[in-house]
Amino acid sequence: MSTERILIIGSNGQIGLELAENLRKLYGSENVICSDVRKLDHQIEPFESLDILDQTKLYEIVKKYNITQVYLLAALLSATAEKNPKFAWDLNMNGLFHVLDLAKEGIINKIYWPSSIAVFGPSTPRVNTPQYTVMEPNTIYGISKQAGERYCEYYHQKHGVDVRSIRYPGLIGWKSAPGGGTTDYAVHIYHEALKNKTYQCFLSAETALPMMYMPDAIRATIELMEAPAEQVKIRSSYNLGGISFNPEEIAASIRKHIPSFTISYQPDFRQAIADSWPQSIDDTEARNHWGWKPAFDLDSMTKEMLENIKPA
Ligand code: NAD
Ligand code: AKB
Repeated sequence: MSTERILIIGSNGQIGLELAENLRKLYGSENVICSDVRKLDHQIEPFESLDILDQTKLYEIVKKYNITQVYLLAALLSATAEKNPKFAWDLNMNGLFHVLDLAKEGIINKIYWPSSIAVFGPSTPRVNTPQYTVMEPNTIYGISKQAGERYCEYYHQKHGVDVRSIRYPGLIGWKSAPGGGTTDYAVHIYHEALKNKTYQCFLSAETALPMMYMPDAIRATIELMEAPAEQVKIRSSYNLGGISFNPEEIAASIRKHIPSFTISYQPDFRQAIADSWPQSIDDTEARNHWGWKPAFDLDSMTKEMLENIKPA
């Protein structure tokens, strides 16, 4: 296993910080190179400053460390992308092309690139959304993820690129902050519950969305990357189910620990984004192809979140 040399691009974000920790345990700290446009005060090393849009620097880093696998996490998420659509398209697409081309040229062996439930749109069946269904995303983020999925499958079919992907639901963890998505409320709510015992939600009470506790998402990612290539039959991106809940239900779960917790609702522009997404996901293919099974439900996640967040 330690012959792999891994580059994480966007390592200082919500997923990257937790993924790096887990990959370092598995492959050895010296074999996991972190990179990001932002350097942290307490930066994990080895680290390289990298803007993924700088293809020359990317190539230099890959050569310098003899990188075999890339996890590409740098992107603008749904809410931030709506505020800067041109840049979101540039970053989300060209970042992916730069990494896919390294694999096409045989310079790296394997790529992980996350997609999202945002690939689905208002015309998609919203309950137990299947792997294969109508996909007409109406956010710039969702459009970039859907185009990215098509490119991943194309590079696999035409150039034999070993690229693997998951359509993550909204991810919830206590070790890192979310980076500008529509599902971010489900992280903020725990922090506010501990700090102020109240939370004003930017989605309405009944807005159910697919979500997942971060340890499940990291385990799924590593299990998919470790699966034998012949088991990875979908090279666009896998549906992945975890938990499905609305703001009222997560508030009720928090009240089991903090009975005085209150929630109010002031939906903003993110409501329309959430309304275009599925409420729950059918992940039969991930279960059948590479053995995916989630471990956490809403209450077990709530317990861990409230136990581990240190109030600011
Ligand atoms: P994030 O915003 O928390 O982190 C992204 C990181 O990329 C940040 O540290 C940022 O500094 C870095 N970055 C931004 N521009 C860069 C550039 N030009 N070059 C290099 N680094 C750059 O995002 P995240 O939540 O960790 O998401 C990572 C990936 O997972 C994204 O592709 C996102 O679409 C996908 N995803 C996330 C979720 C979720 O709930 N977190 C759900 C579905 C899909
Ligand atoms: C977002 O809300 O943008 C992300 C996602 C589901 O892709 N968390």
